[in-house]
Amino acid sequence: MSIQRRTVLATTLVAAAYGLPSLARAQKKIVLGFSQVGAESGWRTANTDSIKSAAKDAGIELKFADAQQKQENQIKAIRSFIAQKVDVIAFSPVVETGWDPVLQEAKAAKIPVILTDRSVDSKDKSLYVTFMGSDFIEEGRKAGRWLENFEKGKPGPINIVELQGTVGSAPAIDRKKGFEEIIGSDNRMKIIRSQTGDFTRAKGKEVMEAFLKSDAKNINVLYAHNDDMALGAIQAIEEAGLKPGTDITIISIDGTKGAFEAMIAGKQNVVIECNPLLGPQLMQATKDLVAGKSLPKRIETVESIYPQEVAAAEFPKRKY
Ligand code: GYE
Repeated sequence: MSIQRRTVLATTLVAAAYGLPSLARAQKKIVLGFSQVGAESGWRTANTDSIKSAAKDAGIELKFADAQQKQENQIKAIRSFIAQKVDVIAFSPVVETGWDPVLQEAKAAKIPVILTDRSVDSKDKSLYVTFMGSDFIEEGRKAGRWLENFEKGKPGPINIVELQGTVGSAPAIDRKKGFEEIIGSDNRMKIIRSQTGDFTRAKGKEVMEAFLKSDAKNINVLYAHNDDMALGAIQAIEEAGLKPGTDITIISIDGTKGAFEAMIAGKQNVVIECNPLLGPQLMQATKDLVAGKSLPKRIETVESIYPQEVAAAEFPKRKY
């Protein structure tokens, strides 16, 4: 325990012992336990940086645990936050299912839980206070609508390969769903291959290599559920002697600097923005909860679409 915290605690105890309406208690640092998915992508790194720096700015003590994309590690981290009696628990659930038991434990300990970035599929909505993050179905629809517009008036077939995110994760499930909802009614469009690349650049490259090996001539479009996988795939496409952005249209989601650089180089066609800078919102929500305020069940992030034509002008403004 830091000297500062020990002093605050001692003062709080003294104040409590004397029954003072304690100034010291008001000054006690809020403790937030946060379980992060991992460090799988540029988006994730930006999200982690945002949370760490916003905690510092807000004067909140952050207990941060990286789960390395494993649900069991997240469950362990949440249990340890409960044992440490943190004020608030927040986490970004790697997959949607299997959270009810640990969330019930947090509820029994009267520790409020905030979901950030990804949601859970629990039927009992009282197991968490709020979900703060993007509408992944809408992101998938935006990708589909952009493609519909891009291919307007062109003859088919338009063969699409899809790189899915982590199996069972909310963004992978929903980005697929939203995209299919839009292109499903266009009979020129067909997803000829779809596989997970686990949201990483290395896996994206590996899976794209396999797609190209069996089908190189037939692939017209790559739809990647995040930038990192698209960037890995772009490398695979170039190594196969094809031109990404020209021979194969490239669409991805996130809006990291890497995707903008690829667009400026003409190697990617569009990126759908998914904002990772959730730190300030999370700290505000944490403070509100500790102050006894109630929060809306859903806090949404505002996002855009950036086609290649605007990439150079937008690049200097990108924060991640
Ligand atoms: O798109 C991807 C990351 O959950 C929105 O996770 C997040 C996704 C993001 O690995 O790059």
